[in-house]
Amino acid sequence: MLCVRVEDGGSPKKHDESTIMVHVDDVNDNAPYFNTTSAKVDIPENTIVNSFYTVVAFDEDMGMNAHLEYEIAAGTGSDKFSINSSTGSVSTAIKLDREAASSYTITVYAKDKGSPSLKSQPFILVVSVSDANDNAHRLQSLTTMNRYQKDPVLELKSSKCLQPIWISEAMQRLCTALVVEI
Ligand SMILES: [Ca+2]
Ligand SMILES: [Ca+2]
Ligand SMILES: [Ca+2]
Repeated sequence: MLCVRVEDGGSPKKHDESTIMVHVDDVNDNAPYFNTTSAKVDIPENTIVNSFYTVVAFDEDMGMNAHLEYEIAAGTGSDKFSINSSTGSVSTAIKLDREAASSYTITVYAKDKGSPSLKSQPFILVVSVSDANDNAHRLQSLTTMNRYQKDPVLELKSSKCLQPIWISEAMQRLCTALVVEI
């Protein structure tokens, strides 16, 4: 706000004053930014995990020039996760299998809605998938057992150890070790 005063050179002097409001329009001269560049989180496998992390970006402009939306960059693992474009909340899109992949590195950007839009530097989110006990022991089939039983060396072992018909590989190794001891 400016106050302007005009005055003449007469005697007595006469003057007038006026107030001028100056409005400065914002231009989109600031890109969004994150306070940190990366984070690491752990989530369990076999579970849809809603909102396990929320990214937060800032923008020094005003109005639409500071109105932000978030996105996950295309790349490895990007189809496994989703982000709320308004809130920055990151969730799993599908149930993850730790035995298939134990971690993912996803890249998140923030964009303002200025014209033209400006984009932040990348934010790296490393997601580690923790293990659940979701795989049973593999069992050895009767066919394989029969092959062992035809082996004269293993016959003694099978007669002593291969009960019941189905036995895990780990148990078989244990039995073999015990028979060798005999
Ligand atoms: Ca600005
Ligand atoms: Ca901006
Ligand atoms: Ca597992």
